[in-house]
Amino acid sequence: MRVWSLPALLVFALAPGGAPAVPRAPPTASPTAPSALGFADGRAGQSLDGAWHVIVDPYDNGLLDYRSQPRPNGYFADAKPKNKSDLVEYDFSRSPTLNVPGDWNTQRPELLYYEGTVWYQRTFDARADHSTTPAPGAAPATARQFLQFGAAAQRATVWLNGQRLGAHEGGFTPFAFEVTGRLRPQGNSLVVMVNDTRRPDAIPAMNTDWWNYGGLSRGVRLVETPATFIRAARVGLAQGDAHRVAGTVALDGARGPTAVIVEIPEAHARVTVETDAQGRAAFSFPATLSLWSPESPRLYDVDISAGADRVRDRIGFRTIETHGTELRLNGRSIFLRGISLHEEALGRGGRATSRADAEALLGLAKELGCNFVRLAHYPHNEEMTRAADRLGLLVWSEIPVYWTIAWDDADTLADARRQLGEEIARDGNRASIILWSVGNETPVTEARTRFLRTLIDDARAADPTRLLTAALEHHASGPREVTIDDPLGADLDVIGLNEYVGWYDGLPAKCDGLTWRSTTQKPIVVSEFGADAKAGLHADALTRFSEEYQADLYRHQLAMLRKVPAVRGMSPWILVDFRSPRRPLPGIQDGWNRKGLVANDGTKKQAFWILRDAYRGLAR
Ligand code: GCB
Repeated sequence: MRVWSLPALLVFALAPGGAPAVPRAPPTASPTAPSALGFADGRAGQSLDGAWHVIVDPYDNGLLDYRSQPRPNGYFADAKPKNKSDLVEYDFSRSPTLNVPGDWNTQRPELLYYEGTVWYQRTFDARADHSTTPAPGAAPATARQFLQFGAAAQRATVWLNGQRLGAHEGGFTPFAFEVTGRLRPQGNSLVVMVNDTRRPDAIPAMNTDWWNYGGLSRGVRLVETPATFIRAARVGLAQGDAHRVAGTVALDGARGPTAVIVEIPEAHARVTVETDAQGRAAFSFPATLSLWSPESPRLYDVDISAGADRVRDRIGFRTIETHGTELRLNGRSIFLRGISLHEEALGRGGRATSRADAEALLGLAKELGCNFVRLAHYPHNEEMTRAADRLGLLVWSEIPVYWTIAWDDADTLADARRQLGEEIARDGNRASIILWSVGNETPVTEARTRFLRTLIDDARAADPTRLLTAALEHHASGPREVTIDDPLGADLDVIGLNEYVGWYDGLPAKCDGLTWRSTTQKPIVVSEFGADAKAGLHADALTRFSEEYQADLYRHQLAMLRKVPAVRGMSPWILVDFRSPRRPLPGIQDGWNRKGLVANDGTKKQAFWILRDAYRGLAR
């Protein structure tokens, strides 16, 4: 039995050019947390970021009494003593604060490895004159209000003025609650119980090689919309036609057919369509566009309006497909010069949250000569995917279906499906994203394969324009031969492969003369290889954890992979060192995975230059 109720999320299959598909709901969803609003950042409203009061509550005392029964008057009530005799044993207004967005672990030393519940509270006014000015072109009408959360790691329950709004599971994707008619002009109390206790049935589950930071890790916003508004829109090239734009739009609150205008002013292209009775429409129109690519990351303003509502997105247009073992971007064969990265802030550690954080990380990837990044092991924040759009970096985006998951648990599958649906709904318009990945290093069992096939089917239905992958493992099929034969390969478009020849598997020289065999005729992206090195630790190339060992491993790996024709890209592990409680070695790791090409303070290790030179050669 789950303690946490699951939010309802309708995953709309928005097939460009096709008819809007039937909304699909994960089997165990409960009607508490509706899906996030598209275009929320550009809408009128107010940011609720900043200092929130917090109570650290390892015993869930704010929710349960001493018999572990629900307390009718828990912390969510944000109560104050009514008189001097009244007993209230908490007070948000006198409790310390944490910054939102941000993880709790790196804001206070005593919370570094804290896992459990933290209660967040803040007060806000909702008078119209407290709203920020609508974005240029946005309609001023503010008939409805929503509270939108960028992400709460790992799960959240939300109360407004003592009333429960709902709950959300999954630490990396947005969710929203409608609060129309529930706001006071002044002094609204918003309370969020955030919990990140690891559970065997959660996604991710008990064991990850990264520290899974807790908290309100992304921004919170009060969003205002007209009565009928554009909830979601997917815009891209029509399949098989680089001279047509196609997509779908879904209105919320429409009472009957409504006209929707989609316009790309710089391309002088525009179409008007009418929605069906449910407020949904598919559209398609001719347009002459410069295609988006890493060399030329051209983005266009796309304006969508319906009645009093108007939204704008910056969208690039490109195609991606496979042809045998080739990957083709805009019809041309491409090699993915990539690097993996965690969403961990350069310089300070902790969750990366801002545009500056995203640009610092992706700027390093550009310096390395990359045209591709693997955003491991969960959906990164939207600043990251938007920065990738602007900088011209192709993206592998994944959900945290990692290592050991409760493959037979229907609720766990529903959770994974929802996280995937929320990721695709949020980022469906990002040209940079070419690959959705459904899992990392999962065991080859029937239950696992069934589970991942459901996710693959979901992703194909929700987004037929992108390629599907997963980071698979290999096995030795002879003394000098390695085989990639995971049966899931048959369901994927691109085979992701994590291999650690030279680190967990022998010494770097083992790469020489090793042959690779794949049971599929599909492109392979080596999604991980690498070695730990402590920046500044110098020794000979056979000394573990030295920069020289790591650099030597990169030389041997690059020489080996060059000889495998089906390898059409790579994203070695990893751009920057990252925090992991699985890495205790004193004086070397000290709680950090040191496989970064760059230390967290920005120091580049020798292997950085080896890979940069190899990528320069490949770019010619
Ligand atoms: C892997 C995992 C990654 C780890 C890495 C390592 O295969 O996918 O999450 O951090 O190996 O360093 O061992």
